Amino acid sequence: MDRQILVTRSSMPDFEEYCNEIKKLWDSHWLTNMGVEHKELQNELEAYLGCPHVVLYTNGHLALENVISAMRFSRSGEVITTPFTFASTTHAIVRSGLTPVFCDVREDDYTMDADKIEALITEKTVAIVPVHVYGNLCDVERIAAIAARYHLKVIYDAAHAFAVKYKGVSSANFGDASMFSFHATKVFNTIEGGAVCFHDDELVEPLNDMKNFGIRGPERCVYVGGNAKMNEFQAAMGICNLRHLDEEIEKRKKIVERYRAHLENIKGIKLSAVQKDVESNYAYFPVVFDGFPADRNQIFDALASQGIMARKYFYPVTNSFECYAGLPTADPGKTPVAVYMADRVLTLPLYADLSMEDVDKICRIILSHR
Ligand code: T4K
Repeated sequence: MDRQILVTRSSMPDFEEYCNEIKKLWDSHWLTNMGVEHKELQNELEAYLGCPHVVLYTNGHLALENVISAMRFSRSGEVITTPFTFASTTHAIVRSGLTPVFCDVREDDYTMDADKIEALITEKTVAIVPVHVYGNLCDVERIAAIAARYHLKVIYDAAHAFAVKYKGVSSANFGDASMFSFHATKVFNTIEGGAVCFHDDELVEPLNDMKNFGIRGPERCVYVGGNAKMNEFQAAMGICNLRHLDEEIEKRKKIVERYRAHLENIKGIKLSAVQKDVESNYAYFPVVFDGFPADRNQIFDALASQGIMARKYFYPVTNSFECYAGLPTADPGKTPVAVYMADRVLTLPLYADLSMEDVDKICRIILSHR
């Protein structure tokens, strides 16, 4: 087999464009610790996202851990979240000393089911960490209303939702803060990278301090912080990629339309809901196989045998991970919809340069199992 089609492929600028961007680093010898590229990317992202504060991180996971710490919750608190996500979301909560309490997801868009949140709130609940999974937005209005009623913080895991808008407002502007991942596999990448976006001026200093050992000025250390700074090469990649982002999303949109044209209205295949008032970033293309003559695993194997590496994002659900055996709240039986989805979903290859011929081939293989 000579050519593989992987689930995604990093977007990259032209080599010359990136070289041109990093040339100045050879002049300055300033490679990290919030240099000129870092500052420029931060400013550009604040403008692009229409969000007053963007703090850059070396990856999305540490951005999430840091924003949870910055909220200064009591260390015995509970956080309502969902298990239909990447390991990072749950780990960030647990590594912060908090207890994840798992809320089930909705069947049509896989995001937190707002109808089920209130039943999970106890006197220990401190926050809600919903996930805009695959770039589908959570019910931000209902979650905001519930959080206000119970005085809870809302931190969105928006790793998948960069450049998504709801009623014209960027996803960076919901909740108390949103975390984005700029990993190589994301719609917008800085190689590895991430950011926390928020409106509250009070969070600016702690979030900047925490990613740099808690150091505030040469002779002061105010937090027990770690090291989670984005370096200049990452920021330079982000500056270049941001120039082409809208074009990349447009290409992804056409690919998703082609997938939909092949796979919509096929018995036993369920596609993600097209959300009302949402401008998508076309980050992932999940397909749920339920009642199709072949099950998800058979389709996965059939594609793999032809060199097409789809992925089972997100199987297994995080509340069934062996590292959480013994955690009393980690019971997948309490999130049946998430388990049902995880058992049936396959995310098909999707990236800006995926050819229409490849999309047609992938769909042909799937539909040959009818
Ligand atoms: N929250 C959520 C909901 C997330 O999905 C993630 C990350 C996070 C938080 C944490 O954000 P970060 O700390 O990562 O910024 C990948 C990514 O590593 C991970 O960032 C992502 N979610 C997750 C959904 O996918 P793997 O283990 O599937 O990656 P891997 O190495 O198998 O790569 C998948 C495909 O991507 C490859 O088959 C080809 C392509 N690829 C990969 C790399 C590394 C490229 O084209 N270029 C590359 O450099 O986790």
